[in-house]
Amino acid sequence: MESERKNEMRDIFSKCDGWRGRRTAVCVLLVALFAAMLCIGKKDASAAGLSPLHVKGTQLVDGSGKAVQLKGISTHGLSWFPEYVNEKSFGYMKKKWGINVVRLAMYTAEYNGYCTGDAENKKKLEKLVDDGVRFATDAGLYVIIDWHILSDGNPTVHQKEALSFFKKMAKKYKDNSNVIYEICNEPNGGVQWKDIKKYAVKVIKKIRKYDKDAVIITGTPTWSQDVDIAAADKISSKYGNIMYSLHFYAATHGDFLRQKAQKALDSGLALFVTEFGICDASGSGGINKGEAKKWFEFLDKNKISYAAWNLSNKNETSAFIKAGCAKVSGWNKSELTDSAKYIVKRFK
Ligand code: IDC
Repeated sequence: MESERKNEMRDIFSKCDGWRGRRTAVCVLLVALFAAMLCIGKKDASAAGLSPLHVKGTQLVDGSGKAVQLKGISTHGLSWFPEYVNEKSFGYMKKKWGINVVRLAMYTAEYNGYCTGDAENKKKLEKLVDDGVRFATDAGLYVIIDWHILSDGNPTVHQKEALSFFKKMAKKYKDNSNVIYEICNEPNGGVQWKDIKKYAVKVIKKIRKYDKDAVIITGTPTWSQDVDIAAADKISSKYGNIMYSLHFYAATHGDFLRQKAQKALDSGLALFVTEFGICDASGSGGINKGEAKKWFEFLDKNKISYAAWNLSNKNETSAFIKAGCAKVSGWNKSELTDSAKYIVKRFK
C-alpha cells in the first residue's frame, strides 16, 4: 500500500515537472503584482486616475502634492429626487459639463430623512449612497457623502446615528480614493463652534479607525458661514486631511462673508464650498450675477473646491433642470435653468 502511494506521488510529480518552469513564472508574476499593489498604497483608485486627496495647509492637493480644485454639483435630498442618482447623469455631467465631484445630500431630519424615517427608509437611503458612490467611481468623479443636517440644527441631535452611519461608510469605503465625508451640512439655531467641534472630533475619530486618510469636511456655525470662528479654534491637525465648509448664496451673501472666508484662509483654515447658489439663501428668488462673479473670482484665486446646489427639476431658482423637464440625464441647454447655464460655464 505504502509503496503504491509513493509511486503514485512520484508519477504526479514527474508529470508536473514540465509545469515547474511555468509555475515559477506564475509565482514571480503574482509576487510582482502584490508588490505593485503595496506600492500603490492602500487606496484603491478603481476610479481610474483619481488620486487620493490630501490637505496641505489651506489647499486640497493630489498624491503628487499638486493643488486640486474640485468643481461639481450637489444632488437635492436623496429621498426627494433619487432619480438623478444614475449612471448616465453622472457620466454626462463629467463629460459634457466638466465636473469632477458630485455631492450626495442625505437629509437627516426632513423629507424622509435618515434619522426620522423608518428602517426601510434607512435602507433605501444607504442604497442610494452606495449607488451614488459606484456611479461616481465609474464616471471617474470624486464623491462627497453629505450628512445633511438642516432643521436639526445641532449635529449632536443625531450624533448616535451619525457615528454608526460613518462607521459603516468608512468601513465600506476605506479603500476608495474618491470618497470624501461631510459630517454635518449646516449647523444652525445658535449652536456654538465648541459643540460642533466636539461632535466633529467624535465622528472623525470613528472614521479614522477605518479610513486613515480620506478628506473629512466639517460644517461650521451659522449655516456653515462662521469659518473665521472655527479658524480661531481648529480641530487638531493630528487627524489629518480635515476641511471646513463655507456655504454662500450670492444674492444673500457678499463681501461680508468673503471677508470671513479670507480671515479663515489667512489663519490657515482649509475651506471647501460644499454648497452654494447664485440666487438667495432660500434656494430661490432672483440671481445676482454681479456677486456670483465676485464669488467665482474668490474661489478660483484661492483654488477653493465647490459643489453647486442642486441637481433636480424642483421649481426653484437653484435647481439645475427646468421644472417642466422630466429627463434625468442628457439635458440640452434649453432644458437647463439660468442658474445651471451660468454655473456650468465655470466648471471647465
Ligand atoms: C433647500 C431646498 C428646498 C427645500 C429646503 C428644505 O432647495 O427645495 O425645500 O432645502 O428645507 C441650504 C441647505 C439646503 C437648502 C438650501 C436652499 O443646505 O438644504 O435646500 N440652502 O435653501 N443652506 C442654505 C441654503
